[in-house]
Amino acid sequence: MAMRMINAAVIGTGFIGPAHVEALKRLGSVDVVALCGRNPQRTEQKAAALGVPRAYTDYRKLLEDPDVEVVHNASPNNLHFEVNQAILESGKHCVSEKPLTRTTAESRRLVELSREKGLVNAVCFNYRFYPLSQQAKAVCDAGDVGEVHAIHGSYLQDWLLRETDYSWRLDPEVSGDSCAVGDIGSHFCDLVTFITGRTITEVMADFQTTHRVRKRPKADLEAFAGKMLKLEDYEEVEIESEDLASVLFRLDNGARGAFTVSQISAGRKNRLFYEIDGAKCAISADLERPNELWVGYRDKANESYVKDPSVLSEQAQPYAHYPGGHPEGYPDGFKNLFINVYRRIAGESDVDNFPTFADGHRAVAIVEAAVRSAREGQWVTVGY
Ligand code: SOE
Repeated sequence: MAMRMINAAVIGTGFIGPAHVEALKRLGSVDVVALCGRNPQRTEQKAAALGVPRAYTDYRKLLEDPDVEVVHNASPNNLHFEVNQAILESGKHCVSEKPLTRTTAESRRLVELSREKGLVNAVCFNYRFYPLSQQAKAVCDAGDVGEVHAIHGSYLQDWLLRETDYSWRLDPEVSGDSCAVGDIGSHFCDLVTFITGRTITEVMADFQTTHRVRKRPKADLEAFAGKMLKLEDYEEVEIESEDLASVLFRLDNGARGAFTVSQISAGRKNRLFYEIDGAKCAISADLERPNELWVGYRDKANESYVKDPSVLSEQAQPYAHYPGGHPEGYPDGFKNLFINVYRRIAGESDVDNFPTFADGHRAVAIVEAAVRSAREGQWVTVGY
């Protein structure tokens, strides 16, 4: 039987919008018919380079396009609520980048709206879709880890190390009230709660702004890509958002946790590391080595899984597309996420086996609680 082709569009021409386009093109059941970005020249160029036939500069016009059935929102954070809402109002399915919104008042509204409309809604917590993340969940689901006692880890990057490093993620107007916890702490929390099935109930956060003043390039960074900037090319801006944070947390079963997030850790590019201590064993992974999962025992030799469909549990196997010894990684996580989303849209699946707006809302609530905790210097209950 011929597969039904589904027409999609992507809003956003930065780092992640084009990654969505590439992943969608690998599905075989999706035509990416339009790309939308604010800058007409850049959008035309990127659309041409990615083989996308239509380029829009106004997302409202894109939403009037009757050929488009699904819209991916990879715009900056300050547009997430407005654009996600408009996508659902237009009757199209919505795949949003994280964070779902900047506040829980907005994320709650989107959860309600998606239910009212009965449309498929997804949030891109892509790290769930590494085969070894699925394996970690499978062993937890099977009871092999036992009761979870503790969760700890870190998510470290170095792209904001220098005072001359600047990003819109440091501007609360665009990004929301948190930089590091919102941008990467949200991934950590989503991943470990997905794997364990537990809920984070309370947080106690300590935030640090390493550079209180940063030097922002006066021109659009992309225009300078690959060139050395001179001192006069920068202007000084005051920074309030954190680039480093440590967060203690408590879980619904009484377990305890802690994570550190940093965007100023030299040499760490995108290192999401977690360890889950259960009553029967511990499991741990470093997502810069996405094809490995460690299992620690007290009374016998430790083990480690490698990504090889023949040794993974049935639950994790569909997420590994190549045999053992053939590594899979970052772009494949998006492909796996989109496979599940588009099977749901096509009516080939009746389960939401991907992060939905409800999961996006949970992540926003944790970040909101962490910001409040850091300001007030006390434990805060997460307001789901
Ligand atoms: C930048 O910190 C970033 O691209 C995040 O926005 C992504 O969500 C994360 O996957 C990698 O780092």
